[in-house]
Amino acid sequence: MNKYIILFGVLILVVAGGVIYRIFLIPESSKPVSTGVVREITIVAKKDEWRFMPEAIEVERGDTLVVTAVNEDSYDHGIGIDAFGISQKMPANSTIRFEFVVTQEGDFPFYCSVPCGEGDINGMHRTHFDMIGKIQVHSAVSGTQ
Ligand SMILES: [Cu+2]
Repeated sequence: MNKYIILFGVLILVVAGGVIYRIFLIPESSKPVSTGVVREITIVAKKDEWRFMPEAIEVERGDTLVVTAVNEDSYDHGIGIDAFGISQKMPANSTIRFEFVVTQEGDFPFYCSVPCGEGDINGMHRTHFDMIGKIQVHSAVSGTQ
């Protein structure tokens, strides 16, 4: 019987520690935020260019991004944004939509997550590995909520 009381006490300590951390100790840059701003963003995999357009996206931390990802190619691509747990297939000649909240400040890459070949465009050789871009997340002007 006594060991259950000890277990319970440990459990309470762990939970209380977590609550205290979340409220008082968590670094400002890691606090969950929501600006309430919803940004519609379109990312296009340009036909036979092995390029995402745009290659740079600027947002504020706490924004909700509603992404429309268009694949103009007759072969599959994908889009991965590791920092925000995004990995989506972009099937040939299709449009997908997904959304997420940018919870962290900084520069985060997005990239093609499906091997998609290579080719020459305007005298430039481009490949699957050139399909990268970045999301620049600034601190929200309005601060945390
Ligand atoms: Cu690719």
